[in-house]
Amino acid sequence: MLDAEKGFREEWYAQPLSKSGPVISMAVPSSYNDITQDKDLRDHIGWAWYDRLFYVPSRWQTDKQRVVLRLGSAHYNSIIYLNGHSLTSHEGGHLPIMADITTKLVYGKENLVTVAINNTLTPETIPQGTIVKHNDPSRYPPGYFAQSYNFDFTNYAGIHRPVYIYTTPQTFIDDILITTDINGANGVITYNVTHGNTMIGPSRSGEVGCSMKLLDNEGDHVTSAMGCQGTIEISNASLWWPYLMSENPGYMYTLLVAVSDADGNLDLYPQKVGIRTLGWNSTTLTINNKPLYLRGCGKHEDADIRGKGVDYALIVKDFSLLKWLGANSFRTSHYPYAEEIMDMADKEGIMIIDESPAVGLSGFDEALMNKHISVMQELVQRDKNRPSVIMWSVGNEPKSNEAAALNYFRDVVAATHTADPTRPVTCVLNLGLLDLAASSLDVILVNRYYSWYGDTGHLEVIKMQTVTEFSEWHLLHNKPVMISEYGAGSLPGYHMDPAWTWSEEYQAELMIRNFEAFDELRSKGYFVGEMIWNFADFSTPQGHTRPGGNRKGIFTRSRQPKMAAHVLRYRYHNLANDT
Ligand code: GCB
Repeated sequence: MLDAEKGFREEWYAQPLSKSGPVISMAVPSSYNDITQDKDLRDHIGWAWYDRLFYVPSRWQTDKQRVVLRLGSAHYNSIIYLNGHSLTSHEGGHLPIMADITTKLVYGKENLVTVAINNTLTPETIPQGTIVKHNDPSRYPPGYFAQSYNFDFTNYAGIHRPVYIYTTPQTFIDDILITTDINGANGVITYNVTHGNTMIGPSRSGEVGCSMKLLDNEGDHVTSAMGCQGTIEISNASLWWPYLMSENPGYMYTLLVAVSDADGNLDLYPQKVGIRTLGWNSTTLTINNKPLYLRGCGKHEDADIRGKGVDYALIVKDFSLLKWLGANSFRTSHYPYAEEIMDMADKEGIMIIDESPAVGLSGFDEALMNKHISVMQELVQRDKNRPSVIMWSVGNEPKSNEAAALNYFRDVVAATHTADPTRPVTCVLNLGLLDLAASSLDVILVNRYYSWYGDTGHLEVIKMQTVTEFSEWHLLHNKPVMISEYGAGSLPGYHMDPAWTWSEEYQAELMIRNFEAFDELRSKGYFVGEMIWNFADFSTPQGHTRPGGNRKGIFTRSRQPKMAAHVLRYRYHNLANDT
């Protein structure tokens, strides 16, 4: 039987892990699951231990630098130790973990960071899972258990994003909040800079000053301002536009924020700013006062070998493919994506529906709600300044026909609006018109798999069923609606004509039948977008409905196009020319 607490009992964090037992090399960032030949590591449930020795220069201490440790994310539950002492802990993958380590470091010497990570999902975690225990000793070994969860993608685990140590002066920029607006041809940037200081003794914040320099996208000076809060108006501003909506999509200024104190500390941060406005009413989404139609896809952070680990080459490849398709958007299904991906979206003008890790939630009690609200606040805190983020999604396919869902989603959505009043809030639904979350949302997103999960093989019913259902959603709630998932699995190279399930023909024809429905819905004036499921094939747990993973990708897992990708490319470029 696995002794889950052994590492804590034996204080493995007190010295390098290699002194407590055998260790293996592990890549960071990466999931640990698919890196080795070890099945037990691939399927491991419970604690995994990482450590690393690192040097910090003594000049950081002489220069009185503040030092911060930052992990882009670790999945799911992590406890971090520094030099044998507990430093911080974090619940939930996909969002950053930070700790001030200034006073805990040994300068000019080696330091030890240890991270214990547990990937167990339970009804109390977000996302949820269940540990299934098998107690029949004639059929299972003693203590045997398995993990199951309410979603189909592999619950990859490990340190998924880069780990950095960085320094700031003692007086430092703590946070920057940017909002933007348009005033005729002018752009308006409102900023609020908060700062902190690590100096011992009475607060010196009275002596701290802020100054701003605004640079254009070539680094040329546009204007300057003083003060930690303020508004800057730029005449004839270049706006942030989505890909294919302007000659120069993804235009960003740089707000060079400087915070300084009377002791000569100076902290500088180049904050990217895309000037754009968002609007929404009962039928329409707008950007810079122009109606939006989202042409996109659901994605995953998923790749061969590295699982959910950040991979720079893959990020560039995926954006290159999105642009090749003529897509203008994607949803970060079903969790917040790496900041490196979000940076690319800002820069390339690809709009994001920014989704929380609350996939397939059920059992809506207060404890879960409070956790869910905290996750939304963390997500807004991380991504609030990103022009690419045009909508928050509080979750995907909750079991929101449970009675408690009504108040639960009302409160989670309201808390998200409080954290950010500038963007619409949605939740991706799939249960049908009796869904209790829908009434709280600004935009209704629905996943629908006509002729795949229902009426399998009957492509001829797609148009009727899709038009009927999405018209009903609008009629019932008087809100903009869009389809956030539709699609079919296909095995690349498997051809059947007339179309047959799993063939490339079936996937392509299913899409074309959907397009006919979408065009009819668009003509009604409230249908605001379509997203294919999925951008690429992705890993799932083993199962009899998923041949080598989820095969609904229009690209293979190694990012080669199936027939479906060419069909979608033709449509998206035509749509782009149309709007
Ligand atoms: C869905 C889920 C998505 C699945 C997809 C499928 O509705 O939102 O996570 O991968 O269906 O392929 O079954």
